[in-house]
Amino acid sequence: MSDPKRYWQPEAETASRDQITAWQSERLVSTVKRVYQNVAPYRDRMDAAGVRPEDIKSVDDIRKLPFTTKQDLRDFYPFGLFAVPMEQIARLHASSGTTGKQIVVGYTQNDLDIWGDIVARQLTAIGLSPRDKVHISYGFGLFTGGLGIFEGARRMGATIIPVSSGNTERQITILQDFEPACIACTPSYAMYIAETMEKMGVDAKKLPLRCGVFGAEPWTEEMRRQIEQKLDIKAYDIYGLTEIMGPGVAYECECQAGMHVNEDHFIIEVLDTETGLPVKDGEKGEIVFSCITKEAFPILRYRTKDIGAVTHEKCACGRTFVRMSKPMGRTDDMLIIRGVNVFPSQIETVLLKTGHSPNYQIEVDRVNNLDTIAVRVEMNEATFSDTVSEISQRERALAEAIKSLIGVAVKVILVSPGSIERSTGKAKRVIDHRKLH
Ligand code: DLL
Repeated sequence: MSDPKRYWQPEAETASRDQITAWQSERLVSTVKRVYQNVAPYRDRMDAAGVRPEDIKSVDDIRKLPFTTKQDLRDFYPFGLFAVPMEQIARLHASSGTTGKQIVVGYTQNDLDIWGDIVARQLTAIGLSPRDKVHISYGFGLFTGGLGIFEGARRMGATIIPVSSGNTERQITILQDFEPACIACTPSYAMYIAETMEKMGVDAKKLPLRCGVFGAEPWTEEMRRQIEQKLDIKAYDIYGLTEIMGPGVAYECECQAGMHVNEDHFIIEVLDTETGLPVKDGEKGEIVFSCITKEAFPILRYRTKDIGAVTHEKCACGRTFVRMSKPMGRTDDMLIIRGVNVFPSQIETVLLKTGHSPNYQIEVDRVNNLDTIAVRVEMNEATFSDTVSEISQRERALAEAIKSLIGVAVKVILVSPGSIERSTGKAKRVIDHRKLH
Protein backbone atom coordinates (compact mmCIF):
# COMPACT_ATOMS: atom_id res chain seq x y z
CA MET A 1 0.00 0.00 0.00
CA SER A 2 1.45 3.34 -0.95
CA ASP A 3 1.91 6.38 1.22
CA PRO A 4 -1.56 7.95 1.82
CA LYS A 5 -0.09 11.34 0.96
CA ARG A 6 0.27 10.03 -2.55
CA TYR A 7 -3.49 10.08 -3.12
CA TRP A 8 -5.14 13.34 -4.11
CA GLN A 9 -8.70 12.10 -3.49
CA PRO A 10 -8.35 8.79 -1.64
CA GLU A 11 -12.11 8.30 -1.22
CA ALA A 12 -12.45 8.08 -5.01
CA GLU A 13 -9.07 6.59 -5.94
CA THR A 14 -9.39 3.67 -3.51
CA ALA A 15 -13.18 3.21 -3.59
CA SER A 16 -14.55 -0.34 -3.63
CA ARG A 17 -15.73 -1.81 -6.93
CA ASP A 18 -19.31 -1.73 -5.62
CA GLN A 19 -18.98 1.94 -4.82
CA ILE A 20 -17.52 2.72 -8.25
CA THR A 21 -20.34 0.81 -9.95
CA ALA A 22 -22.93 2.65 -7.84
CA TRP A 23 -21.45 6.03 -8.78
CA GLN A 24 -21.31 5.05 -12.42
CA SER A 25 -24.92 3.88 -12.48
CA GLU A 26 -26.29 6.92 -10.72
CA ARG A 27 -24.25 9.36 -12.81
CA LEU A 28 -24.96 7.65 -16.11
CA VAL A 29 -28.72 7.68 -15.44
CA SER A 30 -28.71 11.39 -14.66
CA THR A 31 -26.43 12.28 -17.61
CA VAL A 32 -28.65 10.40 -20.04
CA LYS A 33 -31.71 12.26 -18.74
CA ARG A 34 -29.92 15.58 -19.05
CA VAL A 35 -28.65 15.09 -22.59
CA TYR A 36 -32.03 13.77 -23.71
CA GLN A 37 -33.64 16.96 -22.44
CA ASN A 38 -30.97 19.44 -23.52
CA VAL A 39 -29.20 18.13 -26.62
CA ALA A 40 -31.41 17.63 -29.67
CA PRO A 41 -29.03 15.34 -31.63
CA TYR A 42 -28.82 12.90 -28.66
CA ARG A 43 -32.60 12.94 -28.32
CA ASP A 44 -33.04 12.25 -32.05
CA ARG A 45 -30.48 9.43 -31.95
CA MET A 46 -32.07 7.80 -28.92
CA ASP A 47 -35.54 8.14 -30.41
CA ALA A 48 -34.32 6.56 -33.64
CA ALA A 49 -32.79 3.67 -31.66
CA GLY A 50 -36.00 3.29 -29.66
CA VAL A 51 -34.26 4.01 -26.34
CA ARG A 52 -35.97 6.13 -23.67
CA PRO A 53 -34.00 7.73 -20.82
CA GLU A 54 -35.92 5.54 -18.35
CA ASP A 55 -34.53 2.41 -20.10
CA ILE A 56 -31.13 3.32 -18.68
CA LYS A 57 -31.30 2.12 -15.07
CA SER A 58 -27.70 1.17 -14.39
CA VAL A 59 -24.27 1.05 -15.95
CA ASP A 60 -25.16 -2.35 -17.44
CA ASP A 61 -27.66 -0.63 -19.72
CA ILE A 62 -24.97 1.49 -21.37
CA ARG A 63 -24.94 -0.86 -24.35
CA LYS A 64 -28.46 0.23 -25.25
CA LEU A 65 -27.16 3.71 -26.07
CA PRO A 66 -26.04 4.66 -29.59
CA PHE A 67 -22.37 5.44 -30.21
CA THR A 68 -21.02 8.93 -30.84
CA THR A 69 -18.26 9.45 -33.40
CA LYS A 70 -15.92 12.21 -34.48
CA GLN A 71 -18.18 12.70 -37.51
CA ASP A 72 -21.04 13.61 -35.15
CA LEU A 73 -18.85 16.30 -33.61
CA ARG A 74 -18.14 17.64 -37.08
CA ASP A 75 -21.80 17.49 -38.12
CA PHE A 76 -22.86 19.57 -35.13
CA TYR A 77 -19.86 21.93 -35.30
CA PRO A 78 -19.24 24.13 -33.41
CA PHE A 79 -21.60 24.05 -30.41
CA GLY A 80 -24.46 21.71 -31.40
CA LEU A 81 -23.69 19.04 -28.78
CA PHE A 82 -23.28 21.42 -25.82
CA ALA A 83 -25.66 20.63 -22.95
CA VAL A 84 -25.64 24.04 -21.21
CA PRO A 85 -26.27 27.59 -22.47
CA MET A 86 -23.21 29.52 -23.63
CA GLU A 87 -23.19 31.80 -20.59
CA GLN A 88 -22.25 28.78 -18.47
CA ILE A 89 -19.31 27.85 -20.72
CA ALA A 90 -16.06 28.95 -19.08
CA ARG A 91 -13.66 27.76 -21.78
CA LEU A 92 -13.47 26.29 -25.25
CA HIS A 93 -10.82 23.92 -26.58
CA ALA A 94 -10.50 22.46 -30.05
CA SER A 95 -8.58 19.81 -31.88
CA SER A 96 -7.86 19.70 -35.57
CA GLY A 97 -6.68 16.10 -35.72
CA THR A 98 -4.85 14.95 -38.78
CA THR A 99 -7.80 15.01 -41.15
CA GLY A 100 -10.95 17.04 -41.59
CA LYS A 101 -12.66 19.91 -39.85
CA GLN A 102 -11.68 20.71 -36.29
CA ILE A 103 -13.89 19.73 -33.39
CA VAL A 104 -14.82 22.06 -30.55
CA VAL A 105 -15.50 21.21 -26.91
CA GLY A 106 -16.68 23.33 -23.97
CA TYR A 107 -16.23 23.26 -20.19
CA THR A 108 -18.16 24.85 -17.33
CA GLN A 109 -16.15 26.07 -14.35
CA ASN A 110 -17.13 22.86 -12.54
CA ASP A 111 -15.81 20.79 -15.47
CA LEU A 112 -12.49 22.67 -15.26
CA ASP A 113 -12.32 21.99 -11.50
CA ILE A 114 -12.84 18.27 -12.09
CA TRP A 115 -10.21 18.34 -14.82
CA GLY A 116 -7.83 19.91 -12.29
CA ASP A 117 -8.60 17.14 -9.79
CA ILE A 118 -8.01 14.27 -12.18
CA VAL A 119 -4.66 15.67 -13.31
CA ALA A 120 -3.75 16.47 -9.67
CA ARG A 121 -4.36 12.76 -8.91
CA GLN A 122 -1.44 11.85 -11.15
CA LEU A 123 0.88 14.64 -10.08
CA THR A 124 0.32 13.59 -6.46
CA ALA A 125 0.69 9.87 -7.26
CA ILE A 126 4.14 10.40 -8.76
CA GLY A 127 5.36 12.17 -5.65
CA LEU A 128 4.89 15.87 -6.39
CA SER A 129 3.77 18.34 -3.75
CA PRO A 130 3.13 22.10 -3.53
CA ARG A 131 6.86 22.52 -2.87
CA ASP A 132 7.61 21.38 -6.42
CA LYS A 133 7.72 23.23 -9.73
CA VAL A 134 6.10 21.79 -12.85
CA HIS A 135 7.56 22.79 -16.24
CA ILE A 136 4.83 22.53 -18.88
CA SER A 137 6.09 22.23 -22.47
CA TYR A 138 2.85 20.99 -24.02
CA GLY A 139 1.44 23.69 -26.27
CA PHE A 140 -0.82 26.24 -24.57
CA GLY A 141 -3.80 27.20 -26.67
CA LEU A 142 -6.78 25.37 -28.08
CA PHE A 143 -4.82 22.10 -27.67
CA THR A 144 -5.74 20.64 -24.28
CA GLY A 145 -2.19 19.57 -23.31
CA GLY A 146 -0.80 22.80 -21.87
CA LEU A 147 -3.86 24.11 -20.06
CA GLY A 148 -4.93 20.63 -18.92
CA ILE A 149 -1.70 19.98 -17.02
CA PHE A 150 -1.88 23.60 -15.85
CA GLU A 151 -5.31 22.93 -14.25
CA GLY A 152 -3.90 19.94 -12.35
CA ALA A 153 -0.73 21.67 -11.18
CA ARG A 154 -2.76 24.67 -10.04
CA ARG A 155 -5.26 22.48 -8.21
CA MET A 156 -2.56 20.72 -6.19
CA GLY A 157 -0.69 23.93 -5.52
CA ALA A 158 2.58 23.32 -7.37
CA THR A 159 4.56 26.20 -8.83
CA ILE A 160 3.73 26.33 -12.52
CA ILE A 161 6.25 27.15 -15.25
CA PRO A 162 4.00 27.57 -18.34
CA VAL A 163 6.72 27.46 -21.01
CA SER A 164 4.60 25.97 -23.84
CA SER A 165 6.40 24.18 -26.68
CA GLY A 166 9.28 25.29 -28.88
CA ASN A 167 12.53 27.19 -28.45
CA THR A 168 14.26 24.13 -27.09
CA GLU A 169 17.50 25.77 -25.96
CA ARG A 170 15.51 28.22 -23.86
CA GLN A 171 13.57 25.31 -22.36
CA ILE A 172 16.86 23.79 -21.27
CA THR A 173 18.06 27.03 -19.69
CA ILE A 174 14.78 27.15 -17.76
CA LEU A 175 15.20 23.53 -16.65
CA GLN A 176 18.67 24.45 -15.35
CA ASP A 177 17.84 27.79 -13.74
CA PHE A 178 14.27 27.37 -12.42
CA GLU A 179 14.89 23.80 -11.22
CA PRO A 180 11.51 22.15 -11.83
CA ALA A 181 10.94 18.65 -10.40
CA CYS A 182 8.66 17.63 -13.26
CA ILE A 183 8.42 18.24 -17.00
CA ALA A 184 5.25 17.65 -19.02
CA CYS A 185 5.48 17.31 -22.82
CA THR A 186 5.08 14.78 -25.60
CA PRO A 187 7.51 11.83 -25.42
CA SER A 188 8.99 12.78 -28.79
CA TYR A 189 9.66 16.29 -27.52
CA ALA A 190 11.29 14.85 -24.39
CA MET A 191 13.67 12.92 -26.66
CA TYR A 192 14.39 16.08 -28.63
CA ILE A 193 15.10 18.02 -25.43
CA ALA A 194 17.47 15.23 -24.32
CA GLU A 195 19.25 15.30 -27.65
CA THR A 196 19.59 19.10 -27.57
CA MET A 197 20.96 18.90 -24.02
CA GLU A 198 23.65 16.53 -25.20
CA LYS A 199 24.55 18.93 -28.01
CA MET A 200 24.71 21.84 -25.58
CA GLY A 201 26.90 19.81 -23.22
CA VAL A 202 24.30 19.96 -20.45
CA ASP A 203 24.48 17.00 -18.05
CA ALA A 204 20.91 15.89 -17.26
CA LYS A 205 22.13 14.13 -14.11
CA LYS A 206 23.02 17.50 -12.60
CA LEU A 207 19.44 18.81 -12.94
CA PRO A 208 17.00 18.39 -10.03
CA LEU A 209 14.36 17.14 -12.50
CA ARG A 210 12.82 13.94 -11.05
CA CYS A 211 9.93 12.97 -13.26
CA GLY A 212 8.01 13.64 -16.48
CA VAL A 213 4.39 13.33 -17.52
CA PHE A 214 4.29 12.26 -21.15
CA GLY A 215 1.41 11.54 -23.50
CA ALA A 216 -0.67 12.85 -26.40
CA GLU A 217 0.92 10.35 -28.80
CA PRO A 218 1.77 6.65 -28.81
CA TRP A 219 5.12 5.74 -27.27
CA THR A 220 6.69 2.42 -26.50
CA GLU A 221 8.28 0.94 -23.37
CA GLU A 222 11.65 1.18 -25.15
CA MET A 223 11.07 4.90 -25.65
CA ARG A 224 10.27 5.19 -21.94
CA ARG A 225 13.56 3.52 -21.02
CA GLN A 226 15.51 5.87 -23.27
CA ILE A 227 13.83 8.99 -21.89
CA GLU A 228 14.41 7.81 -18.32
CA GLN A 229 18.03 7.10 -19.00
CA LYS A 230 18.83 10.22 -21.02
CA LEU A 231 17.01 12.68 -18.76
CA ASP A 232 17.73 10.73 -15.55
CA ILE A 233 14.08 10.84 -14.47
CA LYS A 234 11.04 8.58 -14.04
CA ALA A 235 8.78 8.84 -17.09
CA TYR A 236 5.03 8.45 -16.52
CA ASP A 237 2.31 8.00 -19.09
CA ILE A 238 -0.81 10.17 -19.21
CA TYR A 239 -3.71 9.62 -21.58
CA GLY A 240 -6.61 11.69 -22.72
CA LEU A 241 -8.40 13.20 -25.65
CA THR A 242 -10.06 16.50 -26.35
CA GLU A 243 -13.52 15.00 -26.86
CA ILE A 244 -13.58 13.49 -23.36
CA MET A 245 -11.61 16.10 -21.35
CA GLY A 246 -7.96 16.39 -22.42
CA PRO A 247 -5.00 14.92 -20.50
CA GLY A 248 -5.93 13.01 -17.35
CA VAL A 249 -8.72 10.72 -18.54
CA ALA A 250 -6.30 7.98 -17.42
CA TYR A 251 -3.03 8.30 -15.53
CA GLU A 252 -0.10 6.19 -14.54
CA CYS A 253 0.72 5.93 -10.83
CA GLU A 254 4.09 5.29 -9.23
CA CYS A 255 3.90 1.60 -10.25
CA GLN A 256 4.19 2.42 -13.99
CA ALA A 257 1.97 -0.54 -14.80
CA GLY A 258 -0.85 0.81 -16.95
CA MET A 259 -3.01 3.90 -16.58
CA HIS A 260 -5.82 4.18 -14.03
CA VAL A 261 -8.99 5.35 -15.72
CA ASN A 262 -10.78 8.00 -13.65
CA GLU A 263 -13.86 5.82 -13.42
CA ASP A 264 -15.81 8.15 -11.13
CA HIS A 265 -15.98 10.55 -14.11
CA PHE A 266 -15.67 8.31 -17.17
CA ILE A 267 -16.95 4.87 -18.11
CA ILE A 268 -14.56 2.87 -20.27
CA GLU A 269 -15.63 0.06 -22.59
CA VAL A 270 -13.25 -1.99 -24.73
CA LEU A 271 -15.04 -3.35 -27.76
CA ASP A 272 -14.19 -5.79 -30.49
CA THR A 273 -13.67 -3.58 -33.55
CA GLU A 274 -15.62 -5.94 -35.80
CA THR A 275 -18.54 -7.04 -33.64
CA GLY A 276 -18.84 -4.05 -31.28
CA LEU A 277 -19.12 -6.51 -28.36
CA PRO A 278 -17.06 -6.13 -25.17
CA VAL A 279 -13.77 -8.04 -25.07
CA LYS A 280 -12.37 -9.75 -21.96
CA ASP A 281 -9.85 -8.21 -19.55
CA GLY A 282 -6.45 -8.13 -21.18
CA GLU A 283 -7.79 -8.42 -24.74
CA LYS A 284 -7.33 -5.57 -27.16
CA GLY A 285 -10.17 -3.65 -28.68
CA GLU A 286 -11.39 -0.15 -29.47
CA ILE A 287 -11.68 2.08 -26.43
CA VAL A 288 -15.06 3.77 -25.97
CA PHE A 289 -15.65 6.42 -23.31
CA SER A 290 -18.74 7.99 -21.75
CA CYS A 291 -18.55 11.13 -19.61
CA ILE A 292 -20.77 10.91 -16.55
CA THR A 293 -20.04 14.13 -14.68
CA LYS A 294 -19.32 16.62 -17.47
CA GLU A 295 -21.83 19.47 -17.54
CA ALA A 296 -20.97 21.26 -20.78
CA PHE A 297 -20.04 18.43 -23.12
CA PRO A 298 -21.19 15.09 -21.73
CA ILE A 299 -20.35 12.84 -24.64
CA LEU A 300 -21.76 9.30 -24.46
CA ARG A 301 -20.18 6.13 -25.88
CA TYR A 302 -17.54 8.00 -27.84
CA ARG A 303 -15.59 5.76 -30.20
CA THR A 304 -12.02 6.93 -29.65
CA LYS A 305 -10.47 4.72 -32.36
CA ASP A 306 -7.66 4.03 -29.88
CA ILE A 307 -6.71 0.39 -29.53
CA GLY A 308 -5.99 -0.80 -26.00
CA ALA A 309 -6.92 -3.24 -23.25
CA VAL A 310 -7.96 -2.95 -19.60
CA THR A 311 -7.26 -4.96 -16.49
CA HIS A 312 -9.27 -5.11 -13.26
CA GLU A 313 -6.34 -6.72 -11.44
CA LYS A 314 -5.33 -4.99 -8.22
CA CYS A 315 -2.57 -2.44 -8.56
CA ALA A 316 0.18 -2.36 -5.90
CA CYS A 317 -0.46 1.36 -5.38
CA GLY A 318 -3.83 0.63 -3.74
CA ARG A 319 -5.88 2.45 -6.35
CA THR A 320 -8.94 0.54 -7.46
CA PHE A 321 -9.70 2.18 -10.81
CA VAL A 322 -9.22 -0.17 -13.79
CA ARG A 323 -5.99 0.24 -15.66
CA MET A 324 -5.75 0.64 -19.41
CA SER A 325 -2.70 -0.37 -21.40
CA LYS A 326 -0.71 2.11 -23.41
CA PRO A 327 -2.80 2.55 -26.55
CA MET A 328 -0.82 0.67 -29.17
CA GLY A 329 -2.17 2.88 -31.93
CA ARG A 330 -5.41 4.03 -33.43
CA THR A 331 -7.64 2.16 -35.81
CA ASP A 332 -7.06 5.04 -38.22
CA ASP A 333 -3.25 4.98 -37.71
CA MET A 334 -3.17 1.31 -38.44
CA LEU A 335 -1.54 0.76 -41.79
CA ILE A 336 -2.92 -2.03 -43.89
CA ILE A 337 0.00 -3.17 -45.98
CA ARG A 338 -0.89 -5.84 -48.48
CA GLY A 339 -3.68 -6.87 -46.19
CA VAL A 340 -1.55 -7.06 -43.04
CA ASN A 341 -2.29 -4.72 -40.13
CA VAL A 342 0.80 -2.79 -39.12
CA PHE A 343 1.12 -0.28 -36.29
CA PRO A 344 3.93 2.28 -36.30
CA SER A 345 4.58 1.39 -32.64
CA GLN A 346 5.61 -2.15 -33.66
CA ILE A 347 8.28 -0.72 -35.92
CA GLU A 348 9.43 1.66 -33.19
CA THR A 349 9.81 -1.28 -30.81
CA VAL A 350 12.17 -3.07 -33.22
CA LEU A 351 14.20 0.09 -33.87
CA LEU A 352 14.83 0.78 -30.23
CA LYS A 353 15.41 -2.84 -29.24
CA THR A 354 18.11 -3.15 -31.89
CA GLY A 355 19.91 0.01 -30.77
CA HIS A 356 18.72 2.28 -33.57
CA SER A 357 17.71 5.91 -33.24
CA PRO A 358 14.16 6.86 -32.16
CA ASN A 359 14.16 9.37 -35.02
CA TYR A 360 12.36 7.63 -37.82
CA GLN A 361 9.65 8.08 -40.38
CA ILE A 362 7.56 5.51 -42.20
CA GLU A 363 6.67 6.13 -45.84
CA VAL A 364 3.95 4.13 -47.47
CA ASP A 365 3.28 4.08 -51.19
CA ARG A 366 1.55 2.00 -53.81
CA VAL A 367 3.64 1.03 -56.79
CA ASN A 368 2.02 -1.03 -59.57
CA ASN A 369 -0.87 -1.81 -57.25
CA LEU A 370 1.46 -3.16 -54.61
CA ASP A 371 1.83 -1.46 -51.21
CA THR A 372 5.39 -0.60 -50.32
CA ILE A 373 6.69 0.48 -46.96
CA ALA A 374 9.96 2.27 -46.36
CA VAL A 375 11.39 3.09 -42.94
CA ARG A 376 13.85 5.95 -42.78
CA VAL A 377 15.96 5.82 -39.65
CA GLU A 378 18.71 8.16 -38.62
CA MET A 379 22.07 6.63 -37.88
CA ASN A 380 23.25 7.22 -34.34
CA GLU A 381 26.60 6.69 -32.65
CA ALA A 382 26.02 2.95 -32.41
CA THR A 383 24.82 2.45 -35.98
CA PHE A 384 26.87 5.07 -37.81
CA SER A 385 29.06 4.13 -40.73
CA ASP A 386 30.45 5.88 -43.76
CA THR A 387 31.08 2.70 -45.68
CA VAL A 388 28.42 1.95 -48.27
CA SER A 389 28.68 -1.82 -47.86
CA GLU A 390 28.41 -1.61 -44.08
CA ILE A 391 25.39 0.70 -44.27
CA SER A 392 23.57 -1.59 -46.65
CA GLN A 393 24.37 -4.60 -44.51
CA ARG A 394 22.84 -2.80 -41.48
CA GLU A 395 19.82 -1.81 -43.53
CA ARG A 396 19.25 -5.42 -44.52
CA ALA A 397 19.62 -6.65 -40.95
CA LEU A 398 17.12 -4.12 -39.65
CA ALA A 399 14.68 -4.83 -42.49
CA GLU A 400 14.87 -8.53 -41.59
CA ALA A 401 14.19 -7.80 -37.89
CA ILE A 402 11.17 -5.63 -38.74
CA LYS A 403 9.82 -8.20 -41.18
CA SER A 404 10.01 -10.96 -38.63
CA LEU A 405 7.83 -8.94 -36.25
CA ILE A 406 5.26 -7.43 -38.60
CA GLY A 407 5.21 -10.09 -41.28
CA VAL A 408 5.67 -7.69 -44.18
CA ALA A 409 8.85 -6.88 -46.11
CA VAL A 410 10.05 -3.32 -45.62
CA LYS A 411 12.80 -1.24 -47.13
CA VAL A 412 15.09 0.36 -44.55
CA ILE A 413 17.01 3.50 -45.40
CA LEU A 414 19.61 4.68 -42.89
CA VAL A 415 19.93 8.45 -43.14
CA SER A 416 22.38 10.89 -41.63
CA PRO A 417 21.95 12.02 -38.02
CA GLY A 418 19.71 15.07 -37.61
CA SER A 419 18.07 14.76 -41.05
CA ILE A 420 14.56 13.79 -39.89
CA GLU A 421 12.49 16.74 -38.76
CA ARG A 422 12.10 17.02 -34.97
CA SER A 423 8.75 17.75 -33.38
CA THR A 424 7.98 19.97 -30.41
CA GLY A 425 4.47 18.50 -30.17
CA LYS A 426 3.03 15.31 -31.63
CA ALA A 427 5.56 13.63 -33.93
CA LYS A 428 4.53 12.82 -37.50
CA ARG A 429 5.70 9.25 -37.93
CA VAL A 430 3.83 8.17 -41.06
CA ILE A 431 3.64 9.64 -44.53
CA ASP A 432 1.12 7.75 -46.63
CA HIS A 433 1.38 8.55 -50.33
CA ARG A 434 -1.38 6.10 -51.29
CA LYS A 435 -4.60 7.71 -52.36
CA LEU A 436 -6.96 5.44 -50.50
CA HIS A 437 -9.76 7.83 -49.62
O1 DLL B 1 -3.55 14.61 -26.96
C1 DLL B 1 -4.71 15.17 -24.91
C2 DLL B 1 -3.45 14.95 -24.15
C3 DLL B 1 -2.57 16.00 -23.97
C4 DLL B 1 -3.17 13.71 -23.60
C5 DLL B 1 -1.42 15.82 -23.24
C6 DLL B 1 -2.02 13.51 -22.86
C7 DLL B 1 -1.14 14.56 -22.68
P1 DLL B 1 -5.97 15.08 -28.63
O2 DLL B 1 -5.09 16.06 -29.29
O3 DLL B 1 -7.43 15.19 -28.81
O4 DLL B 1 -5.77 15.14 -27.07
O5 DLL B 1 -5.46 13.64 -29.06
C8 DLL B 1 -6.02 12.50 -28.50
O6 DLL B 1 -3.94 11.27 -28.76
O7 DLL B 1 -7.08 9.58 -28.95
C9 DLL B 1 -4.71 9.05 -28.64
O8 DLL B 1 -4.74 8.55 -29.96
C10 DLL B 1 -3.49 9.94 -28.49
N1 DLL B 1 -2.97 9.86 -27.12
C11 DLL B 1 -3.22 10.70 -26.09
N2 DLL B 1 -2.52 10.30 -24.99
C12 DLL B 1 -1.83 9.18 -25.35
C13 DLL B 1 -0.94 8.29 -24.67
C14 DLL B 1 -4.57 14.94 -26.40
N3 DLL B 1 -0.58 8.48 -23.41
C15 DLL B 1 -5.35 11.25 -29.05
N4 DLL B 1 -0.47 7.24 -25.36
C16 DLL B 1 -5.86 10.01 -28.39
C17 DLL B 1 -0.82 7.03 -26.65
C18 DLL B 1 -2.14 8.90 -26.70
N5 DLL B 1 -1.63 7.83 -27.34
